[in-house]
Amino acid sequence: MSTFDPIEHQHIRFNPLRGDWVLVSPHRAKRPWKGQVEKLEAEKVPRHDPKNPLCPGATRSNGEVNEDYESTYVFKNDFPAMLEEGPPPPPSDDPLFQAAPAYGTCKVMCFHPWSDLTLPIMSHKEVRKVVDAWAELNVDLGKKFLWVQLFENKGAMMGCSNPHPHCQVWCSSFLPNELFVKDKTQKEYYDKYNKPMLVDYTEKELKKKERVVLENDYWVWLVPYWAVWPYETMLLPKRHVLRIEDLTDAERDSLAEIMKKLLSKYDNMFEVSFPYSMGWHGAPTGERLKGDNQHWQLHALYYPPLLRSATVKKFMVGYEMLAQSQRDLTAEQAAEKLRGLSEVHYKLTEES
Ligand code: H2U
Repeated sequence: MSTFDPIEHQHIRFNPLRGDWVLVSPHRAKRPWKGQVEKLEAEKVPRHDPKNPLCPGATRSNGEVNEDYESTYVFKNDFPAMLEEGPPPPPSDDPLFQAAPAYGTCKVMCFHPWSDLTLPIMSHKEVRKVVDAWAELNVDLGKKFLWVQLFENKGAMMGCSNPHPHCQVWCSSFLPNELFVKDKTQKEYYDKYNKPMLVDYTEKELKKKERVVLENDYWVWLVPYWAVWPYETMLLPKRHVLRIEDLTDAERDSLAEIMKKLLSKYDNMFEVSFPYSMGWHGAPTGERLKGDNQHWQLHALYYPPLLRSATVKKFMVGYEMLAQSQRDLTAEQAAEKLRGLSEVHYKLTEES
């Protein structure tokens, strides 16, 4: 039998954060594609559309009028998935029919007054304002809620309903599943090795370099060893940071810089506005603000669906739904591909 080559031979890789495995089948990347091809989104978005409910001065579905905002702008989602009040479900002692109260609030944050911009083509100063607004939201909403989920759905392919640059914030009285698991796995790692898992992981990845796409003084952007989505990446600070609001001024500037670069690389891959879902994970808030959260490390996750071209995406169906996540190209191949792309956005010149 030949010796193991991760680019040729199938294997499963462990995700220590989720405590599960991903099947890696690199030999499959060669297969021809006869399946669904996505429609390219119209790239021409008007800078201002008074009918777009996310634009400055526009009237939203509930009749409220947006401020004539000039920077970031936050408003309460008019169609929130969670409300702050409501009757609790009745208690049940049947283990098969369990329900629990769920309270929360949902907000929308516009990144910029112009609809035809995205983060990589906004200026460094403007992206820095987004970072500060994220931190403020985490502080304000974290006073009340156990979990504050900041996330951006970008592109219609990811279910984004509006081309205006924006993200959402969903806050809850409970720890959502992903975080419940990550809280547990990181705590177990910390108790066993006396070091936060992701601090340890970042140090090791910085030595190996195989999966690092970009780094600067304070941040590293890499394709995690256990990545599931083709060009999934993870953004981590180089020091131990619990929450986004704990970032220093220099770290926030440096975050804006690396975000612009990597998001430019993403867009440069197929010369389209690269769709993705991204979000921040850090130590829980609310009643956990006072607790011991040393096992947590702040990080952002980027999950883009595109695989072969601007029109062929990865489907998480069949085996993935019924058995386990699977990917074709390896995390190292994805990192190499991303490293090779320009950090300057295809729509911008070097000087702008
Ligand atoms: P997405 O594009 O990621 O779906 O985010 C847009 C959000 O904006 C969505 O959650 C909200 C939607 O509920 N929204 C309002 O709150 N008011 C509106 O008038 C339109 C959209």
